[in-house]
Amino acid sequence: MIIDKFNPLEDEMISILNKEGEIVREDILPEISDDKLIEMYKTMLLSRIADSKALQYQRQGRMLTYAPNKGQEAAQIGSVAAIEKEDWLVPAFRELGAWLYKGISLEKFYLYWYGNERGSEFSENEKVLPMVVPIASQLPHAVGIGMASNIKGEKDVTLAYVGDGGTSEGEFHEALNFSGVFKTPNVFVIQNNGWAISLPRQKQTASKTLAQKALSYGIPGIQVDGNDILAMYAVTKKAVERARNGEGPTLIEAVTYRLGAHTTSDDPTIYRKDEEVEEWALKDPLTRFQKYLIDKGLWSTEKDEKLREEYSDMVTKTFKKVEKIGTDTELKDIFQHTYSKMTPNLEEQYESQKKYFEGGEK
Ligand SMILES: Cc1ncc(C[n+]2csc(CCOP(=O)(O)OP(=O)(O)O)c2C)c(N)n1
Repeated sequence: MIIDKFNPLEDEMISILNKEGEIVREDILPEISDDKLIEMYKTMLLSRIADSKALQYQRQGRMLTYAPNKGQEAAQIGSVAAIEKEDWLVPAFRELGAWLYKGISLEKFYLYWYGNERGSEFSENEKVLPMVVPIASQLPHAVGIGMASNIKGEKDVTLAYVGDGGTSEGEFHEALNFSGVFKTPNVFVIQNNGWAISLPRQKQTASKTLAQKALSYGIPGIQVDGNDILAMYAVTKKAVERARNGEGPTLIEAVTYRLGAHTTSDDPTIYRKDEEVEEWALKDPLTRFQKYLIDKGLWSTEKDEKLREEYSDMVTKTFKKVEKIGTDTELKDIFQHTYSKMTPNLEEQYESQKKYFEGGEK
């Protein structure tokens, strides 16, 4: 199958839908129902709109900081669409599309970025871990969930994301090593968006590809055009099947691009060239998929405009609601959900922070 046949040491990248929205690899075209294709596109569109509005809100001083997603929608939605409801999602912090497709609300997403702890609270059946900012620390957690699934004899798969920069962290290697040895049911998606803040991918590692890192852990690694939603879906679907059948983990490198800034505190014009951004804008995953759906007779520009308006309105209302809720978080909430019971170290941090807010100890 597609994953077993792939050799990450050769200069190859899996691609199904080209820039013009045409199918270039019929042989690996995944079977996806029309309804699901539309659902995937709609989530991409909602993600794009919610992302650009978040940026505006931050610029208006209505939100403290934000990490834009623009350009990475296919890498996220193509992969998450390949898991089932009972499977786990372990995001990093730039996974708005994956989050929405998993059925987690936009309100919760905005609450998180607004600084409200409720943005990190989930019900058990949502099967998602909160966003994490410490780079790659989510991966050992994802493998832990996979290990638990094996022990319990459950068939759920855990899909986790990490950035290209995250692959230089110890946790990435520890997680993949453990996962390979214990054949945990994990799928790791590297969103290689070219930059780790201002550090380009070439300076992150001397490896020719990030996918090839999988070989040293005895697991398959596969490089995919991350702006091609069909390729992302096809490959992840196979990786999920492998994981569910007890064949162990897969590492997927999604080659994509962050069209915006790293976060709203960053100015990418200082470290990257306009031409690079312009070139990637032509590979926009949203327009590419839209063209495909229109050619297939499943979508139209009229439907698109109508939905854009609807979403735009809904997103505005959602943010207004979040602003109303505000940061009603209790200070203790920030400390008490990491472990089932706060550790002495966390108790100490909480007490010291409490004093600080009360105007005492600095
Ligand atoms: C352990 C750790 N070290 C440093 C940072 C500061 N930091 C925040 S984002 C980032 C770069 C992440 O790049 P990448 O993994 O490629 O993900 P991207 O932001 O591009 O999605 C760094 C170094 C951090 N959050 N955590």
